Amino acid sequence: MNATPNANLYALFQSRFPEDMTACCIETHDGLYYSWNDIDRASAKMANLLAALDLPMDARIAVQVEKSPEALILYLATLRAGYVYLPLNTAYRAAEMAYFIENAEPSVVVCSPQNFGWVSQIAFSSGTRHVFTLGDDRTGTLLTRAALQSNSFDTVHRVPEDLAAILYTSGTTGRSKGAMLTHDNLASNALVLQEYWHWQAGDVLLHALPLFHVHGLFVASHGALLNGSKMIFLPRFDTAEVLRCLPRATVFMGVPTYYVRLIAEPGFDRELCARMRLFISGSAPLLTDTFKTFAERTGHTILERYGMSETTMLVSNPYDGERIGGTVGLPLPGVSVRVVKGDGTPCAVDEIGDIQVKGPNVFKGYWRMPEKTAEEFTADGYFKTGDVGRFDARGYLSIVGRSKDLIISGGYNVYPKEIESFIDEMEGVVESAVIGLPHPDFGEAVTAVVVTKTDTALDEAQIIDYLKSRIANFKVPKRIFFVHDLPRNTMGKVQKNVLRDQFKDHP
Ligand code: MLC
Ligand code: AMP
Repeated sequence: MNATPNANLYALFQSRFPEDMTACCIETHDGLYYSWNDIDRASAKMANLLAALDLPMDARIAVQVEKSPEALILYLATLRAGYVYLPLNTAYRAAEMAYFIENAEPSVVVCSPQNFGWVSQIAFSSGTRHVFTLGDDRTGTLLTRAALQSNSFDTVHRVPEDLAAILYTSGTTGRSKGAMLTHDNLASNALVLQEYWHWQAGDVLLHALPLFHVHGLFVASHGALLNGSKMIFLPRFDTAEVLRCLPRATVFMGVPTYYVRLIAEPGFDRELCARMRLFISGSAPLLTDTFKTFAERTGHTILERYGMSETTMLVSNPYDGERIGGTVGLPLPGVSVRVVKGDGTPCAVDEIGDIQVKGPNVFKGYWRMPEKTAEEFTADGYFKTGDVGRFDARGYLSIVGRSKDLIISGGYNVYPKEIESFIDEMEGVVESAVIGLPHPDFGEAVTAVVVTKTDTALDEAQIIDYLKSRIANFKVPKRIFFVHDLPRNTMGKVQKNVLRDQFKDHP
């Protein structure tokens, strides 16, 4: 018997389940209902299956599956069994998957049935012993095997610092790093947000985000689970489906692209949002135009917040106080956020500098990269976000740029270095620079500027086709421009700002 309380995040959720366990926890877009009992029992079955595999204590369970209630249940089962959840974007192709699997060395890989051939080949050759499949239509070997297990399971005892998840992020120097998040990181953030955003009885979350990133997996799902609130689950963001389901929801979360697409719909108005209590935006900058038009159309003020994989949520506009467009709000309770100059001294009000953060939400470090982890923290324990911003006199933070070379397209991060290295390996390419250009739908559009050898006939379509066969589609440049030379500063560094300026008005 363990004397300390169980810090397992699932134990926290369980302690907040509604009294009526037959109530609906997840309703799918096609009309299926999963009660709280269903979620508890199905996650117990999957947890029993994982436990029976006799895995090491810190086993990683890598998951690349389409969104479904069962995918969320698998996440909960992994927590319950005390293992580490490693979600992967469904857009990743073989080279990307091979990197994650080789780097994380998961004990178990779960993939879509249609990808079993190539994913299992990568997994088995990297030493993974168990590969299961899980479809978005309640099919796959994971469910067949879990069905034979008991539907009760004693949630494994965890201490706050134990790992709950690894999220791969940032690859400024090429390859992605696994951000290690603990049970306490996730639990503390979920508890703060529940209070800060006034989650309340009767709330219904319309869940349209993917389940493999912080936003959809943690911020959205944790909020509803902790509040005992029903989720209406959409397999993906689809404007028509969101319009159909909104009248029955009270809370919606999305990346700015979702809001841009919603306000483009003539039928999106006050009446449709009559039951809505809260619209939350994050993962990328929300344009002030979108913020204003949204308020005019619906009467609702979008609440913008700021987060990242390494820190989950750190700053948010208030629920009760004024929500100011163009800002991401105030540091969350218990989270310390500062803006500093290059020499580490604090910036004055309205002065622009590097954003740093410290608090129970901040991750434990990068998976098997102690030096990289040390580099990203200051001597007094603040994490360097790589974002640049300023605090105003009221304490609201605005993000004005990034010191990291990163493009955010439709809420997905794209690291120019990674795309450049794929382009540079092509026959006929001398060098390339990848930049983000303003895009009305995705916020930023990945764009490549390429220098080719004089004797090559390489064209835009060929480069795009080549990249599409190798990397996730959302990373593939929407446009390729050709130049004779890349502009460089005296240090020899490519001046991406010059390129952004040069191509900003090109169609
Ligand atoms: C899809 N495509 C994209 C894209 N998504 N291109 C650029 N950027 C994107 N984000 C491409 C596809 O590859 C395809 O290309 C074409 O667009 C149509 O694909 P689709 O699948 O039909 O697109 P769609 O369903 O419309 O998807 C767009 C989207 C989606 C905006 C709905 O990208 C999305 O849900 N994004 C949310 C990402 C997210 O959850 N971010 C949170 C990160 S957490 P082709 O060439 O085949 O036509 C985080 C921390 C925090 O950042 O603070 O929250
Ligand atoms: P990720 O690594 O996918 O977790 O992405 C985190 C990054 O998304 C942050 O470092 C920011 O650059 C960006 N981000 C998240 N929320 C916002 C926001 N509200 N406004 C501007 N940028 C944001």
